[in-house]
Amino acid sequence: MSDHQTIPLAFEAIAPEESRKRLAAFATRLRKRRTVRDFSAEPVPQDIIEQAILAAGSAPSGANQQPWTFVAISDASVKSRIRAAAEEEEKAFYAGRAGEEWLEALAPLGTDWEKPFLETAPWLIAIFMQRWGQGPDGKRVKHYYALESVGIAVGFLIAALHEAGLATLTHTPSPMGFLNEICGRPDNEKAIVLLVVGKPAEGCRVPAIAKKPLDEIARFI
Ligand code: IYR
Repeated sequence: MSDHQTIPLAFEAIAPEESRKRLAAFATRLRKRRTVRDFSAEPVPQDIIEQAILAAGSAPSGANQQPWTFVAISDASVKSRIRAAAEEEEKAFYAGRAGEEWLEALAPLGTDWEKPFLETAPWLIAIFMQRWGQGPDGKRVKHYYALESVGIAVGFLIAALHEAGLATLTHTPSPMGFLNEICGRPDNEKAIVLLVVGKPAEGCRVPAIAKKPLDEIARFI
């Protein structure tokens, strides 16, 4: 039998009526979130980013290995380097690497190779997946479900930032190898997403696209 140690669960019992009330507030706010590509340069204090990363770091992960590193960047010269490297990849992507079908799928979003928001927005958060860890003896430690775990943590991060009144863009220039070099991350880490964070620009507009209704995304058995 397992001889693992335990602590009492900190659990708050909630009656259905209260659950509905809380969900009405939370789900309604979350459904108002939109991906933003037009950012204000207004600064966001670092402690807000720190709290959001702590929320993300509370996500469940395979074997609780927490296989993630969040690199938060506000330095203007580093943001410029990231923009230059990302736009180089995006130019190749939009000039043909993507292929016709992918570009057609992206058409409703109105995106192109230019990424000024990488310099305008006050924060970029590069999220790295640790493909393997390092034991105390320097030996490789296998990580389980690392990509799924990072995906869940990024979801927590986006929700936390939205709750804090900040807009986000999940940006994925491909490939993102340049982020290891710019952020000084080791070879066992792979950039999964570059999150752009800040306030939306005044008069910001977003694509007229909608989320699917419940009966298209859920089945109850
Ligand atoms: N990385 C490119 C293309 C892009 C791809 C997908 I899938 C999107 O949902 C949005 C954009 C870009 O950022 O423009």
